[in-house]
Amino acid sequence: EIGLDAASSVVEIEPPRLAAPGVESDKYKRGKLLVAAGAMPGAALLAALAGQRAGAGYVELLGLSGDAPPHALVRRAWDDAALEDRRIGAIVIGPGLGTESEGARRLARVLAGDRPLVLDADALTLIARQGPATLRGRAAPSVLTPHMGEFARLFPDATGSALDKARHGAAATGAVLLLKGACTVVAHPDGRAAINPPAPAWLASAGTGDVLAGTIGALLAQRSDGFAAAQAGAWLHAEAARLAGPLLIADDLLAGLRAAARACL
Ligand code: NPW
Ligand code: AMP
Ligand code: MG
Repeated sequence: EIGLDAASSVVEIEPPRLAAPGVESDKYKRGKLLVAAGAMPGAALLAALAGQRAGAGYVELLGLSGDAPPHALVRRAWDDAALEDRRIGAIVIGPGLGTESEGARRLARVLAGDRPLVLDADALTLIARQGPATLRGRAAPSVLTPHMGEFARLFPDATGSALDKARHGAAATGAVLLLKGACTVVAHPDGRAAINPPAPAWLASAGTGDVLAGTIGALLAQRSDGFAAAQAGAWLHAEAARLAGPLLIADDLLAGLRAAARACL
């Protein structure tokens, strides 16, 4: 059950309006996105590629060096100092991070900084161990993107519909909470919420969540509004899946994202 009813003041997520870059723009003004990599490089790579397709002007994959294509993606071995770059508009951490000590150390460094964050996958698993209230002190916007399994680890006491759960998670952390499912729900800590129309179930495939995290990261790097970025990302991701069609895999969403975004310009 999603939990949509007349009294709950929830909107349906609509196609976002995206702005084309103006003449004064440059790659950093279009948003620098940093994706923090770790134990499973494929997931972080998917997030970074999605960040590029969702319009970030500069995407850096930190923790994964090498020069294999695509060449526009900046790759660096892990270096804590790289997190201090003031041009970073948002950081995605969690996809493929790993839940062992090095992943936990990288997450702690990112959480100690002041950049807007998208926290997904292994970052959520690690935060669940410490208790989600650890996010409460962060001044910069954070977006949490759990699937129902990750949500249950974070908030074992939450009950009710998906909408109730998303609102519970947002209120408990002070972060925007996007609860993934066929109808993804986005909740703001102030009680506002939005529900995405049903997405194709072909999305139930490894790596699609990593693409969503990168998509939201790019939008957050550009606008620094977690609630808007999460909604726009959810809509573009579902539309990319509609365009990719049956038997899609996560990689197919990258081309789909571009086509989906083109329709929003
Ligand atoms: P079960 O099976 O129901 O008992 P994990 P992950 C549950 C990376 N990836 N609704 C399930 O419980 C990710 O980024 C790498 C409800 C199980 O306990 C992470 O870094 C890829 N429950 C890492 O792998 C592509 C659900 O949660 C647990 C649920 C682990 O991420 C794939 C599984 O969740 C992947 O993204 C749902 N929708 N989904 C790569 N190319 O390298 C799962 N559960 O342990 O967080 O596993 O999502 O695979
Ligand atoms: P993850 O579990 O992190 O890989 O994320 C999976 C992605 O696929 C999320 O965006 C979900 O909303 C989406 N998804 C998973 N299962 C379904 C489904 N049955 N119908 C529609 N979308 C789904
Ligand atoms: Mg995932």
